[in-house]
Amino acid sequence: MSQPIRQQSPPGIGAADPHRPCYHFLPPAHWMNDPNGLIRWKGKYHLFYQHNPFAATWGLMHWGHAVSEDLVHWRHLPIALTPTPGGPDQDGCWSGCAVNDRGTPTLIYTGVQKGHQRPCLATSRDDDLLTWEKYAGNPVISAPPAGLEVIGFRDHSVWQEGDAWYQLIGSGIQGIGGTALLYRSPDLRHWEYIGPLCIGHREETGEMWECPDFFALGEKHVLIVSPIPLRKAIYWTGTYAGHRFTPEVQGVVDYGGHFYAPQTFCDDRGRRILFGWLWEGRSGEACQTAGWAGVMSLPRVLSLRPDGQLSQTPAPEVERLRGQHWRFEDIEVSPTSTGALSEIQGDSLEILAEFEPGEATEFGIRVRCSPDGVEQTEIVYDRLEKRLAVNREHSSLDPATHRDTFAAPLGSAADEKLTLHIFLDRSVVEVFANDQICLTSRIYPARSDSLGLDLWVQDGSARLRSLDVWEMRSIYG
Ligand code: DQQ
Repeated sequence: MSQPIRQQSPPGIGAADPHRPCYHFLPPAHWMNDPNGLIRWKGKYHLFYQHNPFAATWGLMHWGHAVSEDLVHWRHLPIALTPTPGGPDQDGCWSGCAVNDRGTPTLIYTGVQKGHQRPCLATSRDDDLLTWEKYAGNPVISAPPAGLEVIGFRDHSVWQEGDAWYQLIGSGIQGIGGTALLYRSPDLRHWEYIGPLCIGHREETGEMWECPDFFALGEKHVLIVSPIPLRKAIYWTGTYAGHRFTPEVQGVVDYGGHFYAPQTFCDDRGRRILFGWLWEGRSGEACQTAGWAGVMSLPRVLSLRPDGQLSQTPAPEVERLRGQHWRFEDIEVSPTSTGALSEIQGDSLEILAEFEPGEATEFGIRVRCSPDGVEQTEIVYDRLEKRLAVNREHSSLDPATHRDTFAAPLGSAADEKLTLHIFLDRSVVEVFANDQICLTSRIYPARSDSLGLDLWVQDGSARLRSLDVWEMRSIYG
């Protein structure tokens, strides 16, 4: 296992900050958004990310960099990509991906210059991917396809088929809808335009698709995009043939309202692993005061469900962080059973609960509860509506934090059994339900004693078959 991160945080940032996550990745300080360039290289996992190293706000984008031996403990490395004054990325090194070009690690990212967004390339010659050389011929595509009136031309998904490289670029066709434009190349440097991989309907799936990610999974292909203006990532599973993708099943990657721009990669065990950016739910001023903004989701392993939907489960490596453990079995959840979990206190917990719904109309778990219940966040299943929600109405006494509820439809299988797998990490609540849907939200309790856990039920009772709770160890030193 790798060593815990030696944080190089400026004074003022660190364990004393009650909202700063302990076991979700984030940079030492300042702003982070999209995961970029995910790759397993020479036995290590590399995570690059959109980073403004000057402030806790989006700005002149660089690529931050971290490395891990176990997918869980990360070590911060020097910034990998910095905009070159006067160059095609002078106004920002925006999102992109990493590929292995016959032994040469290669990044394809969006260079921004005076409003132009164009693909650029950089290669590394060191095994630790610390130094990157930008290709002298950047940008490798000089403009969007002639004759197409596009909205945006950025973010890249690159893969190999036989001897050829293929690249998708996120875009939108004016008045029609979001799209991902497909190109082909013999060498990653010379690209020919093939056409749109598929085109969405503006009213339903947005006018522009950011961060396309395209890959084979089982017998199908998956396209994930982050459409403007939906503020969430969506996916399709479907069929890829003749350089066109035919979507068959559509879904939402995460319903929690704070998850965007995910990227996946394939590791040495053939697992398809996804990370997404969790944005803040507090004001810009609060972020500036804290000195940081943006968190990475836990690594999620993807698979295909028999109904064609995407299944996401937390990578098993996360279990290495488990500390003190509590287990409860067979609890009748009724209005009188509240308080059954009063021995557990914590803001960094993994919670695994298996419920049998019974007759209750609503049931679930409350986290980050103050002793008087004034602050609490509810993760609640509505049996009649078949919906799972993260209710933040009372998450914080701080009126400047977001308090809207996000909900996800959950199929009828939840009537038999509902498995809630909740990762609580200070301001992060990451929920996996029945390996079927994910809801990740952000909360900022104002009281230092909002650390309690409780069961919740409405109209009748439900059965809690089992509940496991672990205190989670910090990934920081
Ligand atoms: N973030 C990047 C863009 C991308 C957007 C810029 C998505 O490349 O479209 O920071 O969050």
